[in-house]
Amino acid sequence: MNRKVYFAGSIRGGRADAGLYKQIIDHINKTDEVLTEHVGDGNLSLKENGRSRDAFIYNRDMNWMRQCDLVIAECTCPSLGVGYELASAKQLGKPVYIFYDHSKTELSAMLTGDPYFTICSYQNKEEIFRELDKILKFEII
Ligand code: 6IA
Repeated sequence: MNRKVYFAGSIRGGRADAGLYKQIIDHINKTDEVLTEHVGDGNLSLKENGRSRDAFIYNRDMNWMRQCDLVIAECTCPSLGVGYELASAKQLGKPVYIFYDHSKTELSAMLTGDPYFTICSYQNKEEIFRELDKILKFEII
């Protein structure tokens, strides 16, 4: 209850799953706190903003990463930024749960091959929510 969750999902990598991200964020927010709610925003601008604006985004996100209790990522749509976040989370010792739809994508061996990550393959949305409930109930901080 009331844990700080860093949710990661593709932005410039592609927004095909933005609606799903929003549903996951809303589900987590029922019991805990998502620090990165903007990932589910359907109106995000995908344009590069120049190095200094992007530096602001990077610094803010990395601060949230340091503050969070755990990381939940939806990785069906591949994203360089999410890959970076996952490696950063591991470096900081944050628990990391990676969701992906196995019927739509093959996850990178850099994730499935690293036992640090908890990999949650799903076939339908209900499985995601069930798994999230287990993670949020049992995750010990
Ligand atoms: O490489 P990607 O853009 O797909 O990386 C996505 C991941 O990086 C997400 O999990 C976010 O946490 C982070 N990220 C990437 N871009 C942004 C961003 N841009 N805002 C916040 N986090 C981001 C928004 C543009 C803004 C001007 C509305």
